[in-house]
Amino acid sequence: MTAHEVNFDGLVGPTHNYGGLSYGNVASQSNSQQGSNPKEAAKQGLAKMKALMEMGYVQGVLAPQERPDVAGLRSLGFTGSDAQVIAAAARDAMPLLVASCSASSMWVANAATVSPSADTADGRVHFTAANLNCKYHRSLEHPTTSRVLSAMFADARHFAHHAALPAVAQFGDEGAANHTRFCRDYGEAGVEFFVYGRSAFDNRYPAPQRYPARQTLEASQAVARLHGLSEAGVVFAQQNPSVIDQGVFHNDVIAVGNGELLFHHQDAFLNTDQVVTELADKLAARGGDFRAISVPRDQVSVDDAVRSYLFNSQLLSRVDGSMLLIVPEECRSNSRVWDYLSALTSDKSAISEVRVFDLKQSMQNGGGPACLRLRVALNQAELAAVNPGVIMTPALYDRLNVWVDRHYRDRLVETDLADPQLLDECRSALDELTQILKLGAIYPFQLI
Ligand code: SUG
Repeated sequence: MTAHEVNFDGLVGPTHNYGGLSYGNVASQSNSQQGSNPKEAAKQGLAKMKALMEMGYVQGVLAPQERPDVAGLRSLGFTGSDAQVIAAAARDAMPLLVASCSASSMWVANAATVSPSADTADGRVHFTAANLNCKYHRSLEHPTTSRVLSAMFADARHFAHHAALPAVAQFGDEGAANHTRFCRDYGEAGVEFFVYGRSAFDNRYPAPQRYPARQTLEASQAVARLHGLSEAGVVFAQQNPSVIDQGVFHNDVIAVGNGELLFHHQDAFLNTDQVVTELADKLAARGGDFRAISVPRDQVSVDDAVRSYLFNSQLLSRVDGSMLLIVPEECRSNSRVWDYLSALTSDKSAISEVRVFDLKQSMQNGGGPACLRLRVALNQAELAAVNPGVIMTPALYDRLNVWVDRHYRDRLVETDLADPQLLDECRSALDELTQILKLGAIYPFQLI
């Protein structure tokens, strides 16, 4: 039975802005307070979805969230009408209003961890929403994420949904950004690779000194248990703490994998040789032939990787067995990275082509091509069970573009977040979106 890896891309929400909210994420920090363009951001994302669809990949779309998060502000003690809550937060606690307005749910690689049915004990596709517990603005996402995923993958015969892990730093979980799956074929049992930044319960593990390690070993282990993965089908590896301290806040900023291939920076992991051997052995036991391309630090430094997002790329299988790498424009403007990629593709390596996309609006907050998508490997029966409203088609693309034109602003600065009109604009946009994508009622304002 043919299986596909479907990319579900996050649609950028109408409040996309640069809040400087993510300590440890260099782009978020350095673009803080710049004016944003939500309309352009949404269109850049849609253009990538359309391009992948036109290349023949099955492409889906994941809805954004209700912002400002008025319910979240109420839970912090702001009272009155919705407009009064926003006004009081703007007056007394602007940083909280900014966090409550973040469109960060667009980076759906952080929405959940997904295990395909070929890997799980009960033969269903398992989803665990990520608690994103390291940052307040991101910790707001998982309740709506769970409702959106349940509306997209509703059939309990095929799909199992787990609530986010306990909301404490010891179980900090950032979803698929720290999870990769290797396999010979998407429909066959594979090896799931969980990369964590620290251990919360065992102080023998090293930890970064400067920036937070968002993912814990214990969170990754809990997700693997919830999904019913076997010992033979998992590898846990620690990220190199020194790269976290250089701005690698998720593993997908320093490594990407697909099929039998891992493309990573030389400094990505602790104990790299051991990690690669374990991956190769476990994949071999499943009939696969694991390969790794290690990018040497003397050709591309960690700083180059963080600035260009070389590894936050999408590695896609092509029908001829080779792979295509989808990279952001910032890779082309970095000569060391571009020289490396030019040599790689002319080298008859496994990666035979590179395509470049302009995702600047998202990149300026630290979100590249890979951050914008959640991968879900599905067999034919599972694909047929997905809510068809969220699968990209030329007609849906056109409709979403018109919808963005009608509802999105083309400039947003911090003071605009206090405008009560923005909340009304977002709610009417999202109300229409749930009809377009056939999601039913998923937002707090629709559930009252
Ligand atoms: O969590 N940026 C996100 C970027 C997430 C990227 N995702 C992956 N690597 N998979 C984050 O740091 C910045 C928001 C702001 O500053 O306005 C932000 O949340």
